[in-house]
Amino acid sequence: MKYLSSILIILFLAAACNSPQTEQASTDNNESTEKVATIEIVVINVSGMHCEGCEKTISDALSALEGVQDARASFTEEQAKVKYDPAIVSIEEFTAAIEDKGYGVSDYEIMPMENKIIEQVEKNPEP
Ligand SMILES: [Cu+2]
Repeated sequence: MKYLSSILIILFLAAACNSPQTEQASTDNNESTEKVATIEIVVINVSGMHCEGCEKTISDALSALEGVQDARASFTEEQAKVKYDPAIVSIEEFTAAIEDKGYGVSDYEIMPMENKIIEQVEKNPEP
C-alpha cells in the first residue's frame, strides 16, 4: 500500500511539472474555465468623442477589423465595447484604429463573456 501511494505521489509530481505552459501575460486572473471561450468582449475607454458621428466613426472603424463581431461606441459613456475573437484580432489593433481616427484610448477592461453587455447598449436610447 505504501508502494502504491508513492507511485501516486510520483504521478502527481509529474503532472504538476507538465502544467506550466507559460501564457502570455494578461490582466486576466481567472484563466481556468475561460480557455474554452473563443469570443471576448472588451470595454475600451475612449476620449474625444462628442457626438453620435464620433460614435459611428469609431464603431465603423472597429467593425471593419477582421475578427470583430460587434462594436459599439458611446460618447456619453466615453467607451467602446467590442465583441471579438482574440485568436484573430487584438486590443492593440483596436487602439490603433481608434487613435487613427483622432481619438484617445486611456485603458480597457476585458469583460467576462456575456452577450448582454453589447445588447444593453443597443437597447439604450442615447439622447
Ligand atoms: Cu462628433
